[in-house]
This record gives sequence, C-alpha cells and structure tokens, in this order.
Amino acid sequence: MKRLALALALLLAAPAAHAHDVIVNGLHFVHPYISEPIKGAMSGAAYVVIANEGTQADTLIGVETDIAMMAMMHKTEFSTDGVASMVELPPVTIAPGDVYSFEPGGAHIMLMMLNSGLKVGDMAPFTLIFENAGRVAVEFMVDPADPNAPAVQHMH
Ligand SMILES: [Cu+2]
Repeated sequence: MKRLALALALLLAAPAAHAHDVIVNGLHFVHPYISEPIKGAMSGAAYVVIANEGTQADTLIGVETDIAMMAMMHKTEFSTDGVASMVELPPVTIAPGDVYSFEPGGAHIMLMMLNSGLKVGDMAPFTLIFENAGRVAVEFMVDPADPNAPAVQHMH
C-alpha cells in the first residue's frame, strides 16, 4: 500500500503532465512514456507504472504497438561484477493494492525496429494485454531522454 500511496502522490503532484493516464478494470496506468530515442537508434524503451486499484489480481501477458516491429517485456539484470544484461520478463501478476513499475534500469518495454521520427510530445498507441482486463489501449507520450537514466543497451 505504501508504494501505491507514493505512486498516487506523484500523480497528484503533476496532473497536467499526466493527462494521458488511463484506468481500466481497476488498473491505473500512471505516466506511460517512451524515453526519446537517440537519433538513428533501432530500439528504444517504454515505461509505465501500473497500480492495481481494483479488487482482483491481474496478469500482464504481452504488449503490442504499431510504432515498432516488436515490443517485448524485458528486465535489466546486473551480475555480481556489475555487468548489465537483459532478460525477457515473464508475465507480471499485480495483486490488488500493489504497484508494478516499468522504470529505467529495471523492467522496461523494449521496442525493437522502432519507427524513426518520434519526437518529444508525440503520443504513441499501445495495447497492453491482461488475463482479466483483456486488451487495454494506453497512449504513451514521448518524453525527453533523461541524461541520468542508465542506457538501454541491447544484447540480442
Ligand atoms: Cu530490453
């Protein structure tokens, strides 16, 4: 509940910036965004915080979007010697009152063979596929790249 309260506090702190939040079936999609891709990059990453404000658990099983050839759920992991690599994320179950965050340096939605020409402020339609809620349409906004965020590098 603590994390949910934090996510909501962040949301309330900047309502104008998060006008594209969506709530479907008790699932609250907070600040869905794509980090502005580096010029000429073939891949990029999308992030969103999902708060389950409903009464039943739900499981995110996949992501689709037309702005990339393929969208995959990934997680960045660090070995004991600090080397980062990416693994495919298994379906994510979010319990009622719980929050799951796709965020830089952790879980992310990997966009492979990304369309070129995405600009800051563009809105990109995504479909997030859940076991119970089904296909949920969420628009992701292209945000300026955060220079402090760890680089999203692709190993495969
Ligand atoms: Cu990745």
